[in-house]
Amino acid sequence: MPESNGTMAVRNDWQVDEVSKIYHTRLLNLIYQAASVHHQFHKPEDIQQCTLLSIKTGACPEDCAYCPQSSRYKTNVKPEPLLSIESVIDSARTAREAGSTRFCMGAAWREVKDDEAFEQVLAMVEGVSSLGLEVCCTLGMLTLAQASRLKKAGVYAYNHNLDTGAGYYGEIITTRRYQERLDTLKNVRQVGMTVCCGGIIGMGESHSDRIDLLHTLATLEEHPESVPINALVAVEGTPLADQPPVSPFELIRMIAAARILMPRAKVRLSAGRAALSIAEQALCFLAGANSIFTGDKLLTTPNCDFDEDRNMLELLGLEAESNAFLAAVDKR
Ligand code: SAM
Ligand code: DTB
Ligand code: SF4
Repeated sequence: MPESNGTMAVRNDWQVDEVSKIYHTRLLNLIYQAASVHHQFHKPEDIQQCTLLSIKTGACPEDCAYCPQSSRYKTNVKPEPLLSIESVIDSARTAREAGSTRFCMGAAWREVKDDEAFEQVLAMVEGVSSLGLEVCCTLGMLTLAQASRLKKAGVYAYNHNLDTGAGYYGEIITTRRYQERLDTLKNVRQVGMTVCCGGIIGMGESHSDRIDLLHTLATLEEHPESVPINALVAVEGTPLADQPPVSPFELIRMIAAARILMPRAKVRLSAGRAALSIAEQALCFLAGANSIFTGDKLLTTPNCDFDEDRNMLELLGLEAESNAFLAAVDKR
C-alpha cells in the first residue's frame, strides 16, 4: 500500500490472502509492480555477484529429496572431506578477482558440531573476511553459541532455507522439522548475523505451498536481508530426478512476489539459472532479482559460463556491484 509520500511501506504483517492476491496478479502487471518497488528501494542497475564453494561435499545424513549430497541417494556426487583452510582462502581470492563481493561456504552437514571441523571453518571465515568479502555460510542447523562464534569470526550472512511451505515440507524432508529451521534462523538473528533464507520451486508443490513460503518469509519479525529463489535442479538419483522443469515464468512470478513483499531484501536468482535464456533472466532482473551466483559451479551442479554472464550483464546495462565495492576495499 503506498504511503502518502508515494513510497511503499515495508510490512511484516502480510495476510495469506494478500500474499495470494499478489502472487496471482496477471504476470505483466505483477512484473510492473515489482519493478516499481525495485526502483524505489534499490539501484536497479546493480547486480551482486556471489560465489559458492562446497567446503565439505556429500555424505550428508539428511533426506532432503532434492539434494544430490544426501548419503541416502545414489548420485554422481563424490563425497569429499573438509577442504583445507588455505585452499578455501585461495578460492575466495579468485572469486574476488572475478568480481564477486560475497563468498558463500556450504557444508553437507545436518548441523554444526562443536568439533575440530567447526574450528577449521571459523579459521576459514576469518581468512575470507579479511579479504573484504561478505562472508556467508550454510552449514545446517546452529545453536545460539555456535551462531555467536561464527558472527565473531566474521560471518556476515547465514544461509538456511525454509525450502517450501510448512504444509509441503514433510513431503521433501523428514529428518528435521520446519520449526527447527525457524529456530536456527532465530539464533542467527539473535547474534546479529544477517539472514539469507529462501526456497525452491519445481518440487511438485502447489501454488498455495509457494504462497505459504512467501508468507512465512515476509512475516518474520525482520525480513531476511537475502532471499534466494531456486528452481529445482533435478539431479539423477534423487527422488525428485523426474520432476518436470518448472516454467521460467513461474520463477519470474516468484521473484516478483518476493520483491513486492520484502522490498529491501536482495532477491537472488539462484539455482536453475543455467536453464534460462538471456531474455528470461532479463525478466527476472526486471521483476526485482538483484544478485546471481557466478562461476562454473554452484555447490555440486554446473552453473552458467562466466564470460557469457559478463556479456549478458553488459548487454542488459547491468553492473556488477563489485566495482565500487572493491575500489573502497582497496583504499582501506
Ligand atoms: N546442508 C546445509 C543445509 O541444508 O542447510 C547447507 C547446504 S544446502 C545444499 C543449501 C540449500 O541449497 C538447500 O537448502 C536448498 O534450498 C538448495 N538446494 C540444494 N540442492 C538443490 C537442488 N538440487 N536444486 C535447487 N536448490 C537446491
Ligand atoms: C541457495 O539457496 N542456493 C544455493 C545456496 N543457497 C547455497 C545452493 C544451490 C545448490 C544447488 C545444487 C548444487 O549445486 O548442489
Ligand atoms: Fe544435507 Fe543440506 Fe543436502 Fe539436506 S540440503 S541433504 S541438509 S546438504
